[in-house]
Amino acid sequence: MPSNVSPEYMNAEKKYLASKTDDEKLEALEEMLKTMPQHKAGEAMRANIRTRYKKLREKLEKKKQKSSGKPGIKKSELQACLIGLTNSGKSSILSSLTNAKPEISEIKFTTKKEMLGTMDYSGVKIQIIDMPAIESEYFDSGIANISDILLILIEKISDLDKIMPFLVKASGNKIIIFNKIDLLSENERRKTEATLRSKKLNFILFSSKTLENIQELKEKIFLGFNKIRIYTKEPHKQADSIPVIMPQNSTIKDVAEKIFHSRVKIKEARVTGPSSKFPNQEVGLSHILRDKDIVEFKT
Ligand SMILES: Nc1nc2c(ncn2[C@@H]2O[C@H](COP(=O)(O)OP(=O)(O)OP(=O)(O)O)[C@@H](O)[C@H]2O)c(=O)[nH]1
Ligand SMILES: [Mg+2]
Repeated sequence: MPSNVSPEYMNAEKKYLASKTDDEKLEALEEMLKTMPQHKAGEAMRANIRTRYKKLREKLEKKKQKSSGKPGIKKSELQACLIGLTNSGKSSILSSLTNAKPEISEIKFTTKKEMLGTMDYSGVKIQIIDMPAIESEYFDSGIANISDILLILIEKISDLDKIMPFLVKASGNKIIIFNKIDLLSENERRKTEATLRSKKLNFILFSSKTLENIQELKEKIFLGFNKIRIYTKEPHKQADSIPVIMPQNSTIKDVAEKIFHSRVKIKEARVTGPSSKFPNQEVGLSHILRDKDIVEFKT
């Protein structure tokens, strides 16, 4: 090693030698790169560190791609993805539900890469992913397979037969969105609804053009996660406007663990809402909560 390296560099190198995981190693190498000596004698050493850094980064990136489908999309707690044939209106729906601005066009196979949008449902952030058409070479089943919800877009009932074979490994809840209902006559609409109902599918009729049923669609998506919203509250204050998201049938104890990480002891808990017999009911730790309950803790 060349002489006159800085103490910062020495530290980074120590960290590198002591690191146990590849992630730690990469972080240490990054620090070494930043703090390594810049003089001429250190040139070989710099090249060596750079190569090690690049190789390790590539290795980690490959690993991430395998586990999460695609780089750039990190799965959030609540994720839904848009699945459908080309031109069914996936990108139009992403744009109706979220702040994202995807390219929308009557030209087939416009979307070539996943695009992420965030839907705000009364304070709950839901990740919606617009996908390339299911029959396109760019479709990546990795994301579909791990999504909590599949929003399946169709323009006619027979589209389902073309789509379903791609989804055999997808375990998420399926919501069928029959899109473009602005193009249907009253009669066609009634028939469509009756057929979908007879197939016992979880479905909704929608139009990105008129935004008909948009509130119902948002609610259906939220319900599809099988989660409940719990609004916590401090004594004598208003309830928090951003809910804590919990699995269905969670108890007071579960919520306390999620927000306080069992660091504090709960002296008292009171509930106002669908699970309480009356407002401000004092309840025990095993009390089972329901969607939209307000919970006040005294610690
Ligand atoms: N009338 C009507 N047209 C719609 C509706 N939704 C989408 N469209 C039109 O359908 C065409 C395709 O819409 P996109 O949102 O780009 O469809 P996509 O599924 O993302 O298509 P690709 O990414 O190309 O596979 C566009 O011309 C949209 O304007 C709707 O509800 N009603
Ligand atoms: Mg598209």
